[in-house]
Amino acid sequence: MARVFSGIQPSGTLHLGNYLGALQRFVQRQEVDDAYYCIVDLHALTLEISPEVLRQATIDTAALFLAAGIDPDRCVLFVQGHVPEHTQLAWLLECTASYGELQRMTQFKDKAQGRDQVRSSLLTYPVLMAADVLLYDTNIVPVGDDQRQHLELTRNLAERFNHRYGKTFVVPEMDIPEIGARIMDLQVPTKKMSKSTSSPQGLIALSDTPAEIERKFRRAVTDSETEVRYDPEHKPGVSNLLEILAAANGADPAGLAPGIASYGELKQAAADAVIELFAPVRERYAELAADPGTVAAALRKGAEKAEAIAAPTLERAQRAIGLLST
Ligand code: AQP
Repeated sequence: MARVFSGIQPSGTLHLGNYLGALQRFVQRQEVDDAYYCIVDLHALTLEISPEVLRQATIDTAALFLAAGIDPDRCVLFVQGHVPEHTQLAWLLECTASYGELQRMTQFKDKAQGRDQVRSSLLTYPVLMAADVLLYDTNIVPVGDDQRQHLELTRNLAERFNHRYGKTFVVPEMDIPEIGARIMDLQVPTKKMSKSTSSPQGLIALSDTPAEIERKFRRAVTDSETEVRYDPEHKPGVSNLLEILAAANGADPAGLAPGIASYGELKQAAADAVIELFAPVRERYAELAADPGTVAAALRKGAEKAEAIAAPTLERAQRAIGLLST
């Protein structure tokens, strides 16, 4: 059984990209793997976020995980901030990473761009992410395409630490889906759909109503041609809609194109597919939102199980690097 770990930040409303690139596959993997899923609340502090918004988004994200089919009896679901080993290991790994390699992270450059104040944690959080993954002796990390560079860093840090201090960490592999790995913003299809940077019109939230989903797809930016063709470089808007339709139906985006006569038909088909995909999630989410005790209890149980794995890994790393035991 492979050990699987992945996380999502409670930095806003979960969206279609998070669902297709990550959450949907988390649900599939819990059936066959030893899966650990984390709501990475500490990562959400890398950008300005009010305490009330963070608290609510953490609970909402947990409820959406459960609503999407994450089952705490089949996997371990927990909040990063409940397991202190994450920040403790992050420090040891920061002493393994270099300033130069962190500065090269494209997510850092993108998110720092145009801001007067950049939190130093925005530079260092990929190291915290490496700690998240390495604490659980993870074999596989299911993520979307935007996390490729961070996962490479995780692998490099693990290999460097092992080389310098002796075999301590499992070096994980990443699992990026062929279809749905980078869902684009519906209004700016050259940019990825993102919690923190997409406008409400560019993003399909997991909690959107069917009417909202339909309206957003109807207004999605395409191009001035009329041919439905899968060509991400020259037709990013149309290709994104084909990719969404394909990912929702388990099909191939290029193969779908010839069967669709117009942009209007494509938008309607994509909207229908997403409405159907999200309907059970919305229904279950409404039940869980009215029952925060169930969500909190699941997270408490998850943190205990997570810590039982994380603590010995941290201890191993502390000894390897030369820290005295108490
Ligand atoms: N547009 C996307 N298409 C496919 N997968 C995506 N993911 C994110 N956006 C897309 C995947 O979702 C998981 C959780 O991501 P995250 O919350 O840790 O942060 P992120 O990757 O930076 O996602 P966002 O939505 O853009 O959040 P913010 O705005 O807070 O940075 C990851 O597996 C990610 O690849």
